[in-house]
Amino acid sequence: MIKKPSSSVAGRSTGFGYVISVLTLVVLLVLAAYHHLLPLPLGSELVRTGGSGGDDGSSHNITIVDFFKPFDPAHPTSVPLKDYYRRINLRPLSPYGVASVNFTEWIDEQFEISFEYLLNNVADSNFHNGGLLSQGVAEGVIIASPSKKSPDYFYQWVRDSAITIRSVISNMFILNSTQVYDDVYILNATLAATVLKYVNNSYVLQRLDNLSGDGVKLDQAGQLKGLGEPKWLVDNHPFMESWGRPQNDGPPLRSVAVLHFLDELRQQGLKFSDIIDQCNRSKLLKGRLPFKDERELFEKVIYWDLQFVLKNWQADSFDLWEEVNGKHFFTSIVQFAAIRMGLRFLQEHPDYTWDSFDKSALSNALQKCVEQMLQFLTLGAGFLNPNKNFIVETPSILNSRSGLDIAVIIGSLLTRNYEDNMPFGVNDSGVLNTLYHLVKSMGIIYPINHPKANLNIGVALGRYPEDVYDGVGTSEGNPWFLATCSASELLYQLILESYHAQTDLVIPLNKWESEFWTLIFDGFDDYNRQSYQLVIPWGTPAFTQTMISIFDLGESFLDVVREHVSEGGHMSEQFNKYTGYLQGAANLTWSYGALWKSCHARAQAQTLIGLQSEGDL
Ligand SMILES: *[C@@H]1O[C@H](CO)[C@@H](O)[C@H](O)[C@H]1NC(C)=O
Ligand SMILES: *[C@@H]1O[C@H](CO)[C@@H](O)[C@H](O)[C@H]1NC(C)=O
Ligand SMILES: *[C@@H]1O[C@H](CO)[C@@H](O)[C@H](O)[C@H]1NC(C)=O
Ligand SMILES: *[C@@H]1O[C@H](CO)[C@@H](O)[C@H](O)[C@H]1NC(C)=O
Ligand SMILES: *[C@@H]1O[C@H](CO)[C@@H](O)[C@H](O)[C@H]1NC(C)=O
Ligand SMILES: *[C@@H]1O[C@H](CO)[C@@H](O)[C@H](O)[C@H]1NC(C)=O
Ligand SMILES: *[C@@H]1O[C@H](CO)[C@@H](O)[C@H](O)[C@H]1NC(C)=O
Ligand SMILES: *[C@@H]1O[C@H](CO)[C@@H](O)[C@H](O)[C@H]1NC(C)=O
Ligand SMILES: CC(=O)N[C@H]1CO[C@H](CO)[C@@H](O)[C@@H]1O
Repeated sequence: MIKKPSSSVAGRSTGFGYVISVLTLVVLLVLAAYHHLLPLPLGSELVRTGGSGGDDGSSHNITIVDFFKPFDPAHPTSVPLKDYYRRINLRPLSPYGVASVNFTEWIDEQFEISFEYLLNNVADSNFHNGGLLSQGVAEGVIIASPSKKSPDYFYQWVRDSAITIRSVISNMFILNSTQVYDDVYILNATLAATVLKYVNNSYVLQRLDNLSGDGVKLDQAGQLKGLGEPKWLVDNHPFMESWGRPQNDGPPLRSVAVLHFLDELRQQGLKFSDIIDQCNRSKLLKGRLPFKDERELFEKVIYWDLQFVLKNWQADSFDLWEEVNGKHFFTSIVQFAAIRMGLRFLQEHPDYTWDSFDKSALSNALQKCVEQMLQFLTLGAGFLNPNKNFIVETPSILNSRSGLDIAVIIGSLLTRNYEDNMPFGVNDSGVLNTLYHLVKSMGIIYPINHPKANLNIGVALGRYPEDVYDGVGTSEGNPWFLATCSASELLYQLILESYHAQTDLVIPLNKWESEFWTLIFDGFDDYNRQSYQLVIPWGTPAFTQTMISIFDLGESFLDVVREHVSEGGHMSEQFNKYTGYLQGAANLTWSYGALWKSCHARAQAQTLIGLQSEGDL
């Protein structure tokens, strides 16, 4: 464990900052009261339509086209009726967290540094990080952290590695900036080789006997239990001590990563076999690979992970935090994504012939699993609970816990893609309300958040409110870097999703379903009892204004991260809830991947909103 004071640049908890925040609070309270005293709309650009009178039970639209301009009668968006309702406004983000020029500079630097530090934990002879290879780490292995004691994280976890390689895959294509008219991407063959080595290593791990079972050999019950082994020694030997076994999110996360890699290649018009050849020609691969093309990759690696999910999705397993045996939203949603992507792969390659399995039998099994799992996810499992407006991560322990867990958000982020129409996407009300409740709960639980607790602003987030793991043993839980980064990524991805859909933003005006949106908008209270919905038409100024508000909220979470990284931009697993000092496993790979992914989504969101610089905010 290392302890490093928060960067002094932040200066966020100085007396002065505090006075400012209290003043802000007073101003906000006065503004809020002011709104309450004025039942009539402040600006007449709000109009209410009755639809067909509302008697058909359909929702009434509250359409807003511009939050800042007065109503222009020449361009009414809908018919005003005699009823007046309180106006809905964007909630101003507290100035306490307004992103400064310095923040932008920090982001640009940290974006690159995070990736560099991530690669420091990947054993790959092309990076000359001789360190790892000379410490006996096998080529293609991703270590969880270089920390060897208090805590010892010097292992490879199937889950952490699969999540980390996603960032490498997303960074594999860079825009050719000398091409002015088209977006042309250039393959970074070094990073492509890193992915190949990761998959090569996965092939090895899949075939190792271990305490969970015997690799890809079917056991007596035909269950493939061996793939549920959560962690391995860095030299690819099985870990022989007791542990939370099995963890059934590893194989699906791995196949989602590999299938995502193939999707990325296809989008760039590249074949998997071409990538192998290119890497080999560039002398980026030192050894042999067990597959020479996409078909063999599927048959030798992806197939087994899919089989594992098919056979084990109904079984209990330990959660991603390795603590609770049961059914977990995170585990189930990544399993569902793997099955769905696997099925799509088969459908997209009807021409492939398979040596080791019957194509239609596999397709049918995957199809049936998709249907059953969808039922399970939305009905059977209890992830959706009529008494909660957020998603319950582990329903079986709801008697002793709130059910809130950042895992829900991470699961939604990791399974997001535009091809598979996944449920529980980043605009899902249960996913968004999970963020809302985590913010409210952790704003209180972690003392470093107290100066911000009443402000409309991002706070430091941890795994789940009842957490007692302090990074080494159990005492008190702390905020985690990867949790706080995931909150910001969710908000940036929500922006990407909204632009991708190119449809009106439609938000039911009730606090139960749309509680998250009360972080973005003021004035939902007056609509609570009836079926109104806020409509922000695609392409209007209000749409952009809303996106900017979401973006700003995302920034305020990253700003928390900025306050707590070390001077050199290093992160550990946690930061102390009282002092903000780094705590737990140093240089945690997942922390860097989470921050990198968030910055990556941020850059895309920024382009879509058309923000050239912070000055435009
Ligand atoms: C309400 O808005 C939605 C989304 O734009 C639209 O599809 C629907 O037709 C509107 N309903 C009425 C009654 O105007
Ligand atoms: C912010 O950046 C400016 C210009 O780079 C610098 O002069 C200033 O000291 C920075 N402020 C803080 C608080 O770091
Ligand atoms: C980038 O685009 C320019 C202009 O078309 C081209 O000359 C150059 O070869 C491209 N770079 C790479 C690495 O493909
Ligand atoms: C490929 O990525 C590596 C690691 O980030 C980087 O060092 C290298 O410069 C990149 N290569 C190209 C051609 O951009
Ligand atoms: C693939 O893994 C095998 C077994 O560990 C190893 O011998 C080989 O060198 C690896 N291939 C590459 C390209 O790293
Ligand atoms: C790379 O090319 C060499 C020479 O053609 C060949 O022997 C080797 O098998 C290739 N390696 C891979 C991983 O394709
Ligand atoms: C989320 O977005 C998708 C498509 O982008 C859309 O079909 C779906 O209705 C949206 N869900 C919600 C709850 O808004
Ligand atoms: C974290 O990694 C950096 C190199 O990127 C190293 O200088 C530092 O000592 C590491 N921290 C710990 C505690 O291992
Ligand atoms: C290679 C190795 O150590 N295999 C072990 C895997 O776990 C089984 C138990 O299921 C042990 O018997 C093997 O020794």
